[in-house]
Amino acid sequence: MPNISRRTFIGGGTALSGLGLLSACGRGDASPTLVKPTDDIVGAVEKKRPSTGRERKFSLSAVESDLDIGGRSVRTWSLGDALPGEELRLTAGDTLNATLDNRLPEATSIHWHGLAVRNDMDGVPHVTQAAVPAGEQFTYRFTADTPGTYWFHPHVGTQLDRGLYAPLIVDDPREPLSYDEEWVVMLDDWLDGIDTTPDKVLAQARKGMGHDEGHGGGEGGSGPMRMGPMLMGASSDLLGGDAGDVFYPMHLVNGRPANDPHTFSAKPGTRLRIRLINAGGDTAYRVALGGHRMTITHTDGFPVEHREVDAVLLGMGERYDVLVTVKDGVFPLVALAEGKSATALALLRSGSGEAPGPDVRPDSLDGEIVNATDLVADASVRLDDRDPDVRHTIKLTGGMADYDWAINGRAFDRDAPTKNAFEIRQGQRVRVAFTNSTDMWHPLHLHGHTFQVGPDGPRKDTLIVLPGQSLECDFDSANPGRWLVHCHNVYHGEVGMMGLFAYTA
Ligand SMILES: [Cu+2]
Repeated sequence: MPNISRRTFIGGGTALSGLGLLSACGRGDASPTLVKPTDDIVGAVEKKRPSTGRERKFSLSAVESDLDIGGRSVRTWSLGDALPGEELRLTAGDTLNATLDNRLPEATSIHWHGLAVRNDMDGVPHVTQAAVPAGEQFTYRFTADTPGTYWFHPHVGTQLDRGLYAPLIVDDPREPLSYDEEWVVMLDDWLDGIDTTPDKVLAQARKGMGHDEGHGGGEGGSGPMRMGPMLMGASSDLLGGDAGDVFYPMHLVNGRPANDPHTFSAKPGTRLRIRLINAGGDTAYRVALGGHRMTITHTDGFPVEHREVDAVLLGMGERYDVLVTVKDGVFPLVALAEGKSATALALLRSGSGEAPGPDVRPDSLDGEIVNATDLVADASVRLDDRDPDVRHTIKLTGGMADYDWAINGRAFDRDAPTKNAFEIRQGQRVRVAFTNSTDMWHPLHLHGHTFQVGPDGPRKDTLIVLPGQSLECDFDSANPGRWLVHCHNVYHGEVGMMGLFAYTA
């Protein structure tokens, strides 16, 4: 048993009581037993994953830090003293072995966003493991069998809205896409250490925004309005109305604000694969590269039929890979914070010329944009035609007035997570209807699986669901365990817009 994580898992009193609750709260005796993260079947499925036999070791230190962000010193929590944390890169089939050293004042965890990992490595306290206590270590070890653009972040409280995130890239040993260079671009909305913290914002949000306020704003062209850390009237046509709840003083690309932009250099004519990742807490970004159209090749790590666009829209947790052929000059990569009248900026430099200023807004931001629902899965990853064995409806409920975001009217209960469980069995085709009955959009994220949107849409793990919209998605239940399904707006998720897909034994 080389996995020292087991020591932490079994040794922690919280872990044991947590598991006790999981089995005790299985909705009465008539309910079938649910697979636990430590069950043998989880290891058995892991053993069947295609493997290179190579193990890649990494060390991750979660620390309190003082970061320089655009000349401003910010007290925050980060992975080492880098923002984003250092990129992890594997080849599909490699086993990741990453030891997390928790030097934060609070317990934490790591969730490997988008990857179908073994359930006990999914990093969700109260569901798949005990949170790693302050001062302790935990080793995550799993085989990463699917190439693509992923990332990782904690799954404890509002920690996602600090600096504890980094890209995770899984290379394809038989990469079918031809390109010369890669640029990994992480977008983030930043408030931590600037007169507030994510926990303070959450406390404010929980008070609610009062009735009949905070919606449908932006009318009269006045734009969003600040109410302390909260934002009223942030409105976006692309998102069907209310775009976000929280005011962020900075928007970052690869940890840098627009007044001190990250710059990527390449030769003219380079075929450049840009891997876009939205690590934000409450901001959708519309991204365009001045002077260039972009060809979408992947979303959430999975290939799609190529589609040329002017801009792409990323909800929190979503990824898009795009290809561009680099022109000669200096070009702004701009991420418009949807509905928030603010932008993040990076530069692509391939020649001489003056860099555009921090407020540049390329016309292409208002050009052609496709929604994920308009994309088509590449044939290599399309699900085979099959009738669903089981159907579930995940109805998104709640609102700003009482800040009571939930699923099917029930707020997620950490101490009894299976109360919000949707039961499935190994080997099923599962059809989920994500139904948004609220008047705000939500980026829905499923752990441990990648679903297909509609009959031939893209494979995704994070999907924008607009107000009033219902989207049917299919996945095959091939990764036993207990898997969170939740809104990736960190504040919505934290107050209760979370549920579980739970395999029955
Ligand atoms: Cu939400």
